[in-house]
Amino acid sequence: MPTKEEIFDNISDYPAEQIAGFITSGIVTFDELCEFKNTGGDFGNELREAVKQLVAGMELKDWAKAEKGNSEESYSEYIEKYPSGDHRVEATIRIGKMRAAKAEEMFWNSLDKTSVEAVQRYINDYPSGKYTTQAKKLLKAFERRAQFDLHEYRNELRMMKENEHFAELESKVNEGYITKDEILKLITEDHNLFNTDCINDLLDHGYITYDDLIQKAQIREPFIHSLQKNLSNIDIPSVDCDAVEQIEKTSTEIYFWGVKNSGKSCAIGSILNTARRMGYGITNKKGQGVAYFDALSDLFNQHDSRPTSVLPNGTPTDSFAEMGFDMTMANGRYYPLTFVDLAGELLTAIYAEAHNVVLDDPAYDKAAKAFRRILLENHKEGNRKIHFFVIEYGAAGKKIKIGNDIELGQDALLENVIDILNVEDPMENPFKRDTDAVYVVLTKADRIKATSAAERKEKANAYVLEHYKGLVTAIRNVCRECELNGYVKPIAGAEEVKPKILVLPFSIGDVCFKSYCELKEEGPAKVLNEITSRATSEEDDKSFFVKLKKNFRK
Ligand SMILES: Nc1nc2c(ncn2[C@@H]2O[C@H](COP(=O)(O)OP(=O)(O)OP(=O)(O)O)[C@@H](O)[C@H]2O)c(=O)[nH]1
Ligand SMILES: [Mg+2]
Repeated sequence: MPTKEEIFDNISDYPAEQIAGFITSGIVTFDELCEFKNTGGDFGNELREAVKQLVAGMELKDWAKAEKGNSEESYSEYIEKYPSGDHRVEATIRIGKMRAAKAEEMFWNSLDKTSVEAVQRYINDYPSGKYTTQAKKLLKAFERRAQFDLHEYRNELRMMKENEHFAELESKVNEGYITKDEILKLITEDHNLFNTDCINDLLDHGYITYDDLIQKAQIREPFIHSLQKNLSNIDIPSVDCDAVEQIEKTSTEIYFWGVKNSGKSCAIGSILNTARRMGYGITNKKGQGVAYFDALSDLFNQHDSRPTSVLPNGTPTDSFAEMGFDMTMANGRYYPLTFVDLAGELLTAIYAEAHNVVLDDPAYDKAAKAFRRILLENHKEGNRKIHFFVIEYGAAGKKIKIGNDIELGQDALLENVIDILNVEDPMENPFKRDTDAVYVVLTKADRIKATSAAERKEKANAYVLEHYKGLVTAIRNVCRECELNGYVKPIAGAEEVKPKILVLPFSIGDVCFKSYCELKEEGPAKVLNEITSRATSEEDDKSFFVKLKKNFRK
């Protein structure tokens, strides 16, 4: 390549293409060639014009190349080659923008996006930056989060339909109200807040991992295995209430009254299973519900392929399952009993019938009629009864919808049952006629945070009195009126000894994801103990004194 001076001196020897090449390769500029002091008159007009055209064509090509590259390097190359090119300013601006964007990107990437101050600093520096909208959204989320109460939210979730949980959590995460860690916190603090479907959805969508469940939420191995095996519940044969005309067995009838989902079927299944585990004989089974109760009890067996039991589905409205049996103790004494599993929906049916609320589903009417037939009109003569009024712990805010306009709590529905059974005619009134004892059972008591059984009992009592005082009063009044639970009307002038209402905190054991359970016999055994202390046994029947003693026990 010639030097600049050689080009000046010999300009007329080079063809226009070569001169244009010298210019585009940066040896000399067009302006330098035009200066008279450099080339004299040898860079004449004609040559000058030809070179100019050629250089412009080349520059245009190089500019197109720079734009195609669209990078700091491609534009810098252009500027270097055409220091006074037509697109120099444009190229410089583009390089500037690219450098600024790079700096902004770096700033955004290194920003602590959990810090209000940092995100605000970005917005100040880049009021209309690439991430300003996102940053503003983050600030809004911070604001919402600051006002968000996870504890309150947990209660809201408890009142919500289970099948809406996952969508609800997902939207709360997307809107920035809660973080994935907080979902885990909710699971950690209550292993039964979400059911298996919701937990599986959370796993499938990457909100949580099995490791999180094991290490952080402290979910024990059998429950994890059950989840991984996707254990589902075993079908339980239902018993149509119309198949029952009258309780079949001469026995003490044991009723569990409670609203939907309050844990009645689980309680009965676990009690029967525990009776077997404790070696009690279960013989002479009778009644339409034998297959039902056998299946319900079997649910609580655990073996290798079912590391936990899987709890039953809700009892259908028009089911009425009864199983009579003799429960024989080690000493040979036996108790003829009939367990009855009722649907929580029956309480709705009874209320609707009593208050003339028309419900769409004919099952309600059918159930209410069966209830009247079996308990009032067609009762088994000579049978005794024990009533367990079931309240679900932690569901004080729970409302049950009856039709479109009515919403009632557990207490109102149970008080209604008591009202309906407490008929005027003493020969028709099951409380007066043939009831041996009434109890309040506080189910799901494993949720009570307590370090000892005594503390749990104390807390259970306090809970019932705080939330269900009206119900306890209603039960107490029935006990007074019908002389139940050992209550004796005081003789004139004597001080009254109030009827005792026993609150039994009850739990089937460890329950996880609302579905899996490891039975703990303690709760069921206590109920069995109450049953055997109150129900008539064959020996008791023969001894007037034993019976008398029993009635004054509580
Ligand atoms: N934590 C805990 N949860 C329980 C317990 N017992 C039952 N549950 C939960 O409550 C749900 C409902 O229990 P069920 O026994 O079917 O309730 P139910 O009163 O028979 O309900 P209906 O048949 O619909 O009237 C179960 O699936 C479990 O998720 C318990 O002791 N502890
Ligand atoms: Mg049930």
